[in-house]
Amino acid sequence: MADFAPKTIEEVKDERTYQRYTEIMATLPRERGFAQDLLYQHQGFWYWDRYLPGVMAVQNHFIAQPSDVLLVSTPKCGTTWLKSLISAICNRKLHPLTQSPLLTVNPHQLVPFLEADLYANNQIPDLDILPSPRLLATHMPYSSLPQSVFDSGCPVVYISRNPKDTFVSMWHFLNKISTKESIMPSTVEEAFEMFCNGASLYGPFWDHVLEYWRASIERPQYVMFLKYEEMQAEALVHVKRLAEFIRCPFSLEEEKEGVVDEIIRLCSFQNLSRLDINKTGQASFGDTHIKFNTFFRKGKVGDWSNYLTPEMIDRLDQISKQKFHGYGLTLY
Ligand code: PAP
Repeated sequence: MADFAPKTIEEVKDERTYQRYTEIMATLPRERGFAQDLLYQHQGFWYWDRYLPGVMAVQNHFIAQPSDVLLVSTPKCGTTWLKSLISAICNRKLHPLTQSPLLTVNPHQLVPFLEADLYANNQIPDLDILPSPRLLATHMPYSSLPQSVFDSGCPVVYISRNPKDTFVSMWHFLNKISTKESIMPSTVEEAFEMFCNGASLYGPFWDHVLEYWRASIERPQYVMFLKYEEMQAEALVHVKRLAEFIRCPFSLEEEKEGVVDEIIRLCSFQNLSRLDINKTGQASFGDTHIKFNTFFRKGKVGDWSNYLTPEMIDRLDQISKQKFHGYGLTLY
């Protein structure tokens, strides 16, 4: 029924806005991505065709609030994990952890992506109706975030991961979601070449990471930089730091009662990946349907050693060395 309902003036206006973004996209440089999909270059970064209009809409229409929490990553660096942690930390007073929404809802539904969920399907949403604090996510580079993020001073939490595991994870992910004609698997060698040249989702990977690293040094009170590997090695330390940064610190009493450990266990790969919702559920990100189990593969540090040749390892290490030289950043 709803399909035949006449469009409201607002809906027509939003459609025209998106139509304009599609016209702008047609003028941008484009490349084939890992999965034979189309990538467009916008402000120095490569975007998936299906999410770039949403990125433009976010840039022009999203108004950040000081109370927001903005979670950022380049794909496959631990987004799902960080979403679950932030959701559990911020909502622990609303729901006892034994009844956490994470037990029945996928983290991506609790912390939606701006450009792939909220500003998708030709919509300019009214986000003022969301309860505060609004927990929001994006893969957008720092230099492309809307000005309101900086003006609002909302906390921005970035998670990074070593490029070798990120690449391997991304290659598997795109192969798994290759169900449409426009998304076809490529060989690991082809994908590797694209990744090194920067033409990967939200790439160049190194530029993305470096922008947030530099921001975390220049504006440490607003931008927190996390590393997937350090989170795995010392979850307790980093989860406590994270809670403080997003202004939901743990009390001494909570620490004594083991609340931090409970949150770490709840959000662990082992726990989340065995839940029914994450084994069998799926959702649409814009017009792309993704099964939740594709977000849970191995959750390990160092799986790259099973996929990359010594030449590939050396090439990625060299690029990291060259790109990060002089910035004091190492990614395991
Ligand atoms: P996204 O950026 O597309 O949302 P993201 O969640 O960053 O994806 O990437 C998934 C990776 O995080 C997978 O890594 P792998 O391919 O090397 O295994 C996935 O297994 C891992 N992952 C998902 N949930 C967790 C978790 N709770 N703890 C640790 N790693 C996790």
